[in-house]
Amino acid sequence: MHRAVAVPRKAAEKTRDRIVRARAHPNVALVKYWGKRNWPLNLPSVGSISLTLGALHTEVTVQPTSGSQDEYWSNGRLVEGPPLEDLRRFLDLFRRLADKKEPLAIRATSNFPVAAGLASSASTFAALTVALAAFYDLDLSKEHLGTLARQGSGSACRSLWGGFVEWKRGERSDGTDSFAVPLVSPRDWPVRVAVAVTDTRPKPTGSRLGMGRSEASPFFPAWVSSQEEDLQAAREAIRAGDLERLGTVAERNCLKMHAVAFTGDPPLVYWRPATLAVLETVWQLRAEGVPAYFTIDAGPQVKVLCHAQDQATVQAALAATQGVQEVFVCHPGTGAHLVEGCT
Ligand code: 2P0
Repeated sequence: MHRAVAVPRKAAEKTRDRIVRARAHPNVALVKYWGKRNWPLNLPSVGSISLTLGALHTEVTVQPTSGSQDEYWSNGRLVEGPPLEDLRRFLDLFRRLADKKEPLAIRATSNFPVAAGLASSASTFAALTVALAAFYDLDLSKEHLGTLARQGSGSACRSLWGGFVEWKRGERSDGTDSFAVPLVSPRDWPVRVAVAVTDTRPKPTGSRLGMGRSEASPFFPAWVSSQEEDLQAAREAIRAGDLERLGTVAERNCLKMHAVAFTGDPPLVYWRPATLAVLETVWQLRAEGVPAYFTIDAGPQVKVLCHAQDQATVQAALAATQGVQEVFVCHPGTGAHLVEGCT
């Protein structure tokens, strides 16, 4: 049974036999997070706005391990090296709150390609946040959960919520005011996002490295100083249900983010030839009167925002574009939630 994110407070139990499972969807940024004002706390240089994507999801289970070390399994493979170290630091945040020390086994399974620019880190850390809070019976506010999820992966704090979501940059140096808040629920504006997959291989340069290189761009200060205007325009468009306005802001913001990546040190191009071909398809759709707008995250895939009634037309046009391997269509998704309670 699915349960909302609020975590039940139970009498303290031994965690030895417990298994907790949670599910979260990835999200697509319409106004992007790119750059960090504080690296250790994962605090963003800019606020961002996203849409949680319903068709894709990651399920995470948390349970004690009989071994002496944390274990991390991603789609059935044992993860080692820096990603395991990052995970361990994340688990420590919860172990400190719960005053526990035991090693844990974490299993994450996604129904879409991971590390390919489809925000698997967002869905993984959002699901893990909800699962860990339940595992340890931590009675935390959604804001507090957001500050924890953010430290696993910045965009994960947005996947705690469904629909359109804003992650506040925050001003405080300790990050306690940098978490996500919902803007419009998934039911209230049922747009569609068609995801054109152009390359399923893991991207050679992850987001974190990409952001660091982009911060060296001479355009980075302009990216930061122009973000509030884009956020305001996107908030207004979302509240008004104005796809054309939202899509126009999203395309411009995406091109600005990639402009700082292109001009970083060293320069970074996430696009493949098929990425540009999809942009041309989107412009052609608009020339034919179909309102469709693209955005691209830290990878070669293109996400296309459109009205529900245009989804078949958009999907067919994207699928017919040279180099496109697959097209998924997503409706707005719900926030992260438990799938099974504590056992
Ligand atoms: C976003 N991206 O707003 C932007 C746009 C990619 C492009 O958030 O370093 O995995 O773990 O905080 O959240 C991807 O970066 O990075 C991302 P970390 P994250 O969705």
